[in-house]
Amino acid sequence: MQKKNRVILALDVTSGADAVKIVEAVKDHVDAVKINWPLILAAGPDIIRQISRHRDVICDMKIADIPYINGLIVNQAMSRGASAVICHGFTGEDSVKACVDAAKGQAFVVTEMSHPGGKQFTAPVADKLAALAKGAGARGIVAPATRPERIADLRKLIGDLEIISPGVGAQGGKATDALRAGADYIIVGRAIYEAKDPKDAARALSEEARQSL
Ligand code: 3DU
Repeated sequence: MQKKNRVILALDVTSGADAVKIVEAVKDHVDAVKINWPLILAAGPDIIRQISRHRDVICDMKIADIPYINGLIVNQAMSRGASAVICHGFTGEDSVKACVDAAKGQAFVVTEMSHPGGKQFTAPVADKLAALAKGAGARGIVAPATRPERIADLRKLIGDLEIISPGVGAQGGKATDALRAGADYIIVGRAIYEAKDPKDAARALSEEARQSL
């Protein structure tokens, strides 16, 4: 995944045709496209390959099962052209390791979630989840742009692992705050794909991101 714009598009639209149109419009201003269940269920899993022709695809299925099933899920995503996957860490080290192995290291582990409910169960164990990600050989973690101070805390625990950070825009987080706190990339969905001109919105965010470093 290139590291030029510092923006990952969260493409949570529910039409394959719209998804491809948006990717074609914004691809020069985003480094990767993250897709989640809404698009995969609406358009079918082949959408992974279609989007991967334009940009690296991160499959955010927040995988959270026993190791054997995690491995099967990741194999399905990677064989369709995904460059990386996102899994939960609360399932334990063996389950995370199964994702990391199947993704050949290209797995990100969710730590503290960005929404208000993320404080309830994920925040109290986020440090442990970050340590687990590091121990399991993950590529990085997912940490909240809505709480940049937590990005800074988690950065100290994981060293040079990558941090990808959702919560910018619709959830109230700011690109500059997240990146200055230690995120490598911001993840942005609605603020791009719901904008009047998604290309302009993506360009503005990538400019803000690059200026903040
Ligand atoms: O709020 P947005 O529309 O920018 O979308 C955020 C994306 O990031 C969305 O795909 C969601 O599944 C993902 N995400 C979070 O919002 C919060 C997390 O803690 C982890 C992932």
